Amino acid sequence: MKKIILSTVLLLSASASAASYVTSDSASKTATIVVDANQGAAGGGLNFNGAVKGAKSFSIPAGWNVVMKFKNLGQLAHSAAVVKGSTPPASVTEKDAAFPGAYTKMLMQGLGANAEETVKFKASAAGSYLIVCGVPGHALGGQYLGLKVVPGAKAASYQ
Ligand SMILES: [Cu+2]
Repeated sequence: MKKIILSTVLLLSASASAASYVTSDSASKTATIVVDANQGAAGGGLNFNGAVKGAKSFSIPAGWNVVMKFKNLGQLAHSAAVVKGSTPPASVTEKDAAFPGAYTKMLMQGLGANAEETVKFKASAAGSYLIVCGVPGHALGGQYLGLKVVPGAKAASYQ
């Protein structure tokens, strides 16, 4: 009996943490997404939300507002920017952002341990994008998530 209860608790906490990476507010057409850099050791720390090489992806309804909550859980500096396409770029500057404002400050230097920044942008054009770390070498090292902007979608998701 104890074992059954314990595994139920573990399942509940696992699904709760997955759901917490994205919330949708259809009334205000706003998706709030969480992008935690260096969550655990995957990719030698070059990960977002514990995922490497686009293994996880956000889906955002086209035309919605996005609130991207970035936090650096590691010791190395990290950053985040939304860029167009499905292949991580060798280098990233503010000019490469797919949408106005879709990047954290000090994109190439990165933000230090425990730094947090919330940025807002509008997912104004449908297509395939990546959320990449702008610190040189990090995106090519696997530190990126997928982000799809989908026409007609009713809610944002993360999987
Ligand atoms: Cu990084």
